[in-house]
Amino acid sequence: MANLYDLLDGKEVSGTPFWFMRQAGRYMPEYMAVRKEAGDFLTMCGNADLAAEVTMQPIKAFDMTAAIIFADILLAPMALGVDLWFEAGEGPKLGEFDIDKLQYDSSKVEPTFSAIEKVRAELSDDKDLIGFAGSPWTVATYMIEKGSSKNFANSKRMALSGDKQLDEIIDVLVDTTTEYLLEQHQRGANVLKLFDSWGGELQGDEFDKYITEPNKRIIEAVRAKAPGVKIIAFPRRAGLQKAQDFAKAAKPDCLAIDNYLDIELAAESFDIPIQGNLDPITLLAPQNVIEAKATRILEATRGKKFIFNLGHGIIPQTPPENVKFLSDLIRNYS
Ligand code: 1CP
Repeated sequence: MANLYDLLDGKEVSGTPFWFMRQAGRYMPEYMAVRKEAGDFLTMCGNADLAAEVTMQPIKAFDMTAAIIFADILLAPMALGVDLWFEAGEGPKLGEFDIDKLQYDSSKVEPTFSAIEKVRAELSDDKDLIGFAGSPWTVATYMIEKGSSKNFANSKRMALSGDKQLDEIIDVLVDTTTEYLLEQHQRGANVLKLFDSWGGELQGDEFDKYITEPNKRIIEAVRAKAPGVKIIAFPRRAGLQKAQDFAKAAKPDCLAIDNYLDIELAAESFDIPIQGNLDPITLLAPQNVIEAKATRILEATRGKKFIFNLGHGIIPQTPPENVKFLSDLIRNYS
């Protein structure tokens, strides 16, 4: 069975490698049991044994090709000194910060690095371990909005008015993210992913400046120090034209696409490997529908360098038996 690394390294592989965004999470009863014992999500991220345990849960249950380390994109601002907490039913909250005082302290994310070592030791050799970080714009929106946002009013106003403060935040995040990803790689992650989940909030020049450029700078800096690593980038909701521009300029090893791009068009539109793009809500539908939608993706990408994934994260209401059904379908497809 193919792994992600070999596929992205240009090797001939058989079968379609696959994993699912948020594959370790609230839809799994095993995850809920650990979370209940730990008390909350950040405690799990801060405990290498628990983070390693939940990272392995979906691999044991569904045998994906790759594990993704259990962590969060908001651990990077936390390591820069920004307070981070989760409020029940409201999601993440971030504290005030002074841009001149932000300083990356890698000891604050040591449990993530240590969890990577533990998972690598437990994972069989043929499986990949994906390390990840948020891209600068997406992380900056959480820092500026002090949490999740509906309309990104403050961060988008700053981008649209060319606010120098935003440039400074982006610069700090480019450097921190590069270091954070490099250490994840050194500790055992053979593939890295950059999540620009809110990339599609910007268009035109702002997309180029705040999405394409920062991702490109990180990809180049990581590659310069770790030439062997493979990098997946996810400029979510960029649209076809911007996704193409992004792929050409930032040059990731793989472009992750959301479920807003049609797979038949996407499969013909990029000259680098792609990953995607089943709508995660499909997993709530009857299995014959899951089969039809997944088969269409596998057919459209036949003969191409392709990693099967969802277009966004699995939602908590997802029946685990449907994740098993989809995993078996992809694994047995020929
Ligand atoms: O148990 C819980 O309630 C915690 C829910 C949860 C989980 C399981 C959060 C809170 N983060 C995570 C883990 C996580 N986050 C992973 C683990 C690996 C995996 O299995 O995929 C990853 C890769 C992320 C990345 C992440 N966090 C992103 C980028 C991907 C995406 O979904 O677009 C973003 C935007 C976040 C922020 C975040 N973390 C958690 C919440 C509730 C949020 C806010 C989301 C929002 O603003 O809508």
